[in-house]
Amino acid sequence: MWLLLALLQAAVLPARPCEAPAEAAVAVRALGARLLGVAMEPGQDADPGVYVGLRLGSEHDLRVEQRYVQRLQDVFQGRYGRSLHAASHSSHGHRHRNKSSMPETGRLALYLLGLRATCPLPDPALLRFPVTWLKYYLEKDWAGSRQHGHPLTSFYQYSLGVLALCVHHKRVREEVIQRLLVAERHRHFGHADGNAVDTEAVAALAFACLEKERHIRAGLAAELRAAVHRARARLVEAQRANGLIGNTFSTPLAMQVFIATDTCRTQPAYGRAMAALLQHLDTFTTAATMAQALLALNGRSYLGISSMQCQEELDTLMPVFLEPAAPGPRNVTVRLVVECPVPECPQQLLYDSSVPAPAGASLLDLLRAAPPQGSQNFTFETQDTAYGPFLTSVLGMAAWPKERHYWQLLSGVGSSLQTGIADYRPEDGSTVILRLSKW
Ligand code: B12
Repeated sequence: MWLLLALLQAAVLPARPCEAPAEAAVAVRALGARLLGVAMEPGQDADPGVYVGLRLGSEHDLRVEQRYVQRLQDVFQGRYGRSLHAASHSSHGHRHRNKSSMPETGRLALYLLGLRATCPLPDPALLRFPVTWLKYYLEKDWAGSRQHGHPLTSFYQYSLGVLALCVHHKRVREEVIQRLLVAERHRHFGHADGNAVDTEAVAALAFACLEKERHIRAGLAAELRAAVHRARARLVEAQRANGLIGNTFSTPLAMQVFIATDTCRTQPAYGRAMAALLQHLDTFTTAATMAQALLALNGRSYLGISSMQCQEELDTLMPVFLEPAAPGPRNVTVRLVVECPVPECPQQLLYDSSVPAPAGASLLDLLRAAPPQGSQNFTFETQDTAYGPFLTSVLGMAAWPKERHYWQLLSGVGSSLQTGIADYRPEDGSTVILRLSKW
């Protein structure tokens, strides 16, 4: 049935030049169905990045998408649907974003990108205040970057912010653009894990968008063009022998750069990356990463949103709900180490113990099963995100986002894990380190 639909679709719709080859249509559709299933799970907050992934797919469940965007609007218009001035003077001010709290640059940018992908397009009045708030957050991020050498959020979110404003044809101050160009030139996009590819790619998308804007002066456009060329060359350089660009999860973002700059057919790196991505589709299990993968598989980029036109859409997608993995019959034992090498810590080594768990248990299951050490119970806290649960605090030590602290997950040999606590399944006899790190 699926195959038939996929073939039918291939026959009816003009193929997008950068999308996955026709032989992969069934696998791509299956990933779309899984994303739809995750989006329909009760109790999950709606996420703007997930909405973009759903909207840029080839097939849809239009009713689910409609309900999803309504949920997003309830949240975002509630926070950003009025002027900064009104929000700061409101008697309900505490219910709205505090002007001094961390900017929400990235999520707001993805929300605005999502609205641009909605059919029919939303009333322009709906965009007015969220756009103003995004400009405000970007200015805060920019001022923060002058003070601290990096934006308050991250260069990833900063780039998303610039990109979203550009996609909506809103002017971005030249100094704000220059800050991103300087960071690109000086290669400031990497952080603790050393993987700069994701950020490099989103910044390149922002440059590629700006370069085409009419109001950009010729000199700046030339700088932006050069930056896109450099970034693309670095992405090609970052391609591994197995075809991935950076790692599995950065590959789809890197591919977006070739899609957005119309080089997917001329650049051999693109075809190799697509082949590698198709081999790793099972590793995309969280909503945010699935949405990013689907964009590339469908030959779409965040930049392409600006040229999207409402037309007949296939309302044929059916959700697939993933069963949680059943615990294995055997038990495994994993050594869990908690390190706290920053001055604020009472001691460097906070915990070191063996944890028994059923085979196939995730790191999250392990943290739940970790035994007390001495008189101290093992405690931890997480925050739900579209990438899964984010570990925010261990043994009472909360990572301070403003200080750019986070609880890093490492293997016993010290390499940084490439998945979060709910996805990583440690092997019997292995070691996992939780380390309070700076990025
Ligand atoms: C910036 C970034 C970080 C920063 C976030 C801080 C900040 N203020 O921005 C820091 C350095 C803290 C970070 C940490 C980690 N990250 Co990270 N991160 C990113 C990056 C480049 C952008 C995320 C973002 O801003 N998204 C947009 C905003 C709008 O969405 P958001 O939902 O609000 O994002 C927030 C959270 O989701 C959270 N977050 C960031 N990374 C991760 C990873 C996981 C697993 C979770 C649950 C949450 C989370 O921080 C974001 C900013 O507040 C992505 C790249 C990508 N392709 O998406 C990788 C990415 C999401 N990270 C990844 C990984 C693996 C991690 C770590 C597990 C690394 C490690 N070994 O410790 C840790 C998380 C550990 C933990 N405590 O749970 C992978 C996730 C792969 C997967 N299978 O899901 C990605 C895709 C990178 C990659 N190519 O491998 N990350």
